[in-house]
Amino acid sequence: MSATIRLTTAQALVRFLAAQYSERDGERHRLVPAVWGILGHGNVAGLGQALLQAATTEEADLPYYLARNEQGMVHTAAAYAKMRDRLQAFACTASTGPGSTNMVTGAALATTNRVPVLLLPSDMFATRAPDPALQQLEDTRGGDVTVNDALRPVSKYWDRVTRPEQLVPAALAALRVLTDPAETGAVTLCLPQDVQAEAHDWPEGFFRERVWHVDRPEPDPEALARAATVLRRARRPLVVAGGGTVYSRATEELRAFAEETGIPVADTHAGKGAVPWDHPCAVGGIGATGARSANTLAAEADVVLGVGTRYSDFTTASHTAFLNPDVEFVNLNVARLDAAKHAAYQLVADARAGLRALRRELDGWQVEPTHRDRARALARDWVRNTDACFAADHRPLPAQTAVLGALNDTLDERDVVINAAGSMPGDLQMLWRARDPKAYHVEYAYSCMGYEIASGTGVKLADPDREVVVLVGDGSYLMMAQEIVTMVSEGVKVVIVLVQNHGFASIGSLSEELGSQRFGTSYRYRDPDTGLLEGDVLPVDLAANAASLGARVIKAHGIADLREAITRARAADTTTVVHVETDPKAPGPPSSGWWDVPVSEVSELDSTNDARASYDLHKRTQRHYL
Ligand SMILES: Cc1ncc(C[n+]2csc(CCOP(=O)(O)OP(=O)(O)O)c2C)c(N)n1
Ligand SMILES: [Mg+2]
Repeated sequence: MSATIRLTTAQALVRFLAAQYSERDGERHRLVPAVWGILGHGNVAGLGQALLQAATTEEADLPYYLARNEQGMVHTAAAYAKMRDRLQAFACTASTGPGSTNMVTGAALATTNRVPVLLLPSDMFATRAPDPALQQLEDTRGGDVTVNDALRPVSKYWDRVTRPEQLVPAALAALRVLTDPAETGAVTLCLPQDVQAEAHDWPEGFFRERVWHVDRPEPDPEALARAATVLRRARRPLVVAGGGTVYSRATEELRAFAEETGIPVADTHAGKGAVPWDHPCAVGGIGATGARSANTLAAEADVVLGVGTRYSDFTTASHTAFLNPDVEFVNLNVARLDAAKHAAYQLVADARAGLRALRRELDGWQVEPTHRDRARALARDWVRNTDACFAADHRPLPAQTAVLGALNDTLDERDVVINAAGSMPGDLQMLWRARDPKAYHVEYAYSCMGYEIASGTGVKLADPDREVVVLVGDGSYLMMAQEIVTMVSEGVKVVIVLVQNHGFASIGSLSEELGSQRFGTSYRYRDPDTGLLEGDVLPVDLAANAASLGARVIKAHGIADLREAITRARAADTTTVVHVETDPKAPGPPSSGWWDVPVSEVSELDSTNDARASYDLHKRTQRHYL
């Protein structure tokens, strides 16, 4: 008989996780280097005990971090995985009930962004002995339904370990999905609280060191030949570089491909920095919040080569970015889901392997010089436009574009700037000048308010040698400021630039554009006359709030002050919040893309009727690419 080891399910899981590695290009990492958590009755004596044993004995090496909110810890984990090119992922343990459901938003963010996080929500008793336990749902339709079922649609793999021995196949299946670049996202193993503490005789082999090799699938030769034929006949081609380019570490290959072929390169949020902003082939961000340069080329393109992009509605400007009636797509993607979009010629492969193969196949072929020159002229024009936005001298409060200009000037090119929701992602996509593929960390698949601060911890832990600058609006700050406390307790140093504009600049201007008059988008007192939230600003002091959470705080007044504050915050060795007030109504960068946000078809308001007329006009250019 083969040897067995007697451990609880939780102890077995900890020992198993500590022995898992990932490997790509000969580089080996701990796959799950730590566990984040918040302990409650669901996990304190099960997984909590196992983690204590790991921390205090030689049993397993699996450090534990304590977060302040379960959603926050999943954001931290997602940011870490994104920064580590999906080769490493944190695990997150939550107590049963609210602790577990607090992870749902984080799980959806990880899944939509295609980054791995391993979620370990505790679950109701498998024995159901104390039915109904504290925080148990009691679904009348079925005894096996628990709140953890809410994690099913947002997880790429979901399992419930109702008997100890189920852990073996469940854990292996979970890690297979976690390490597969085409499949990855949130992976959930629900752990009933009694099963966590139950002992079992585990086969020794379960705990052996295991390496998950992340391979680089090569394109099918015939698919490659088809893709090359389409590209060779292109007269106005455009590359759309997405996040897959960065995760695959294909950025050098992309640069070489662009230089050899002369095809201009536009980027998405996740792909920004794949080619440096001042590279001769770079034409800026594409789509709803894209640069005029990239969007002009997208509108004219006859062939679009998508590399590692999921073509979100922001990238395609809700299917209005590509106006050439004959436009064709070639999509290089490790996931067939994305490769197949827009009826493309599919090149299902790793981005680096695929680009290398395309370079070989296109050997010597170049775009027509007129196309290359036109792309360069458009890019130069956009550089001048960006300079003007950065130099905006708006008074009395500065414009956000000037804040971004000051940051772009003051930060080192390896510093990571983080953002996720509000008006800043759009401004950043249009204006930010990234040179390093890891320096632009904008989560824009889920655009989740609350991601920013929590993700700062994940990015810093993933790459402690870089300065990390979290850009956060007041709305986002108010949703999830508490992870500052986690930074302080873990000694994680991040710079947080808190942009106070008393509400939602983004949704406010969107509302105005769509004829809804900024309704309900300001943080203001209710006006007694109109009954609307249009009164005075509130006596809220977010700088004092940040200080109360343990951060150093610098209040910057105006742009010159801001530059100095950022320099001081960068030099500090503890988490520092730079608080700056901006004018939410100051002009933003000039938009050249559209976003489909439906306007009421019938209305008693002139503003809405006007907006609907403009909406109908844009709808006419929207189409499926077939
Ligand atoms: C969790 C969540 N709720 C709601 C939204 C919709 N939303 C997008 S931006 C925004 C306002 C953001 O406000 P703030 O952080 O102050 O940024 P600003 O728009 O002022 O730049 C809202 C409510 C969202 N993206 N995420
Ligand atoms: Mg705001």
